[in-house]
Amino acid sequence: MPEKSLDLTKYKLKLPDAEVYFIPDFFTPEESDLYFAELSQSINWKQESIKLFGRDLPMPRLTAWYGDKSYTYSGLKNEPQPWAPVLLQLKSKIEKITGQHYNSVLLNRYRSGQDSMGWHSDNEQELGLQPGIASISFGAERRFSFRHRINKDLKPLSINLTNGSLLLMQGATQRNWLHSLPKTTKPISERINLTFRYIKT
Ligand SMILES: O=C(O)CCC(=O)C(=O)O
Ligand SMILES: [Mn+2]
Repeated sequence: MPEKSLDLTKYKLKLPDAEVYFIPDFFTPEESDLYFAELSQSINWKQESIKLFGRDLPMPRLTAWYGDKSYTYSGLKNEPQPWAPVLLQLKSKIEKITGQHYNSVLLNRYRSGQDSMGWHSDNEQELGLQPGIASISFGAERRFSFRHRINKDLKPLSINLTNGSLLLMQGATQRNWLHSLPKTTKPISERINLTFRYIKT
């Protein structure tokens, strides 16, 4: 994959009221395996809990938050850990392609098909009105779904987030669409996802 002048238009998904690009093979399988191994070991993975109806429930995945800014997510205030070298390397690759800057990254580790992420959009105030989010996937392939917030005539859309893929969500995407990573009963191995973000405040 060339590092510069990648024409994103051919990767644009047909999703109205949104701007989403999906590059299935952004990293080679060899690079992806190396990144997966490195991230498995060098990231300080945590099992966090979320408060739901007054009860503390373990999140159905492991998480980690790195970068320059703190961030409140699912009611949790995340204090960042300082950038790890592997994260800076990935960040600079993605910045070259998107022409955007990122100052933080949320990492999610799905240990099996029973780990998941529910419907949400990344529309926290500190991300601004048109958040640009760059999402990288390593490891097991998982289904990722979009559902329009209001217009029921627009069908939901699902794509498979492949090993080494890059998904860019920008423009009005977070305002108009929700996304999720559903559970699967298929016996699958682990997956690591990184979402690079720009926190404004
Ligand atoms: O694991 C994924 O692909 C989804 C991650 C996501 O939506 C998020 O971190 O906000
Ligand atoms: Mn999200």
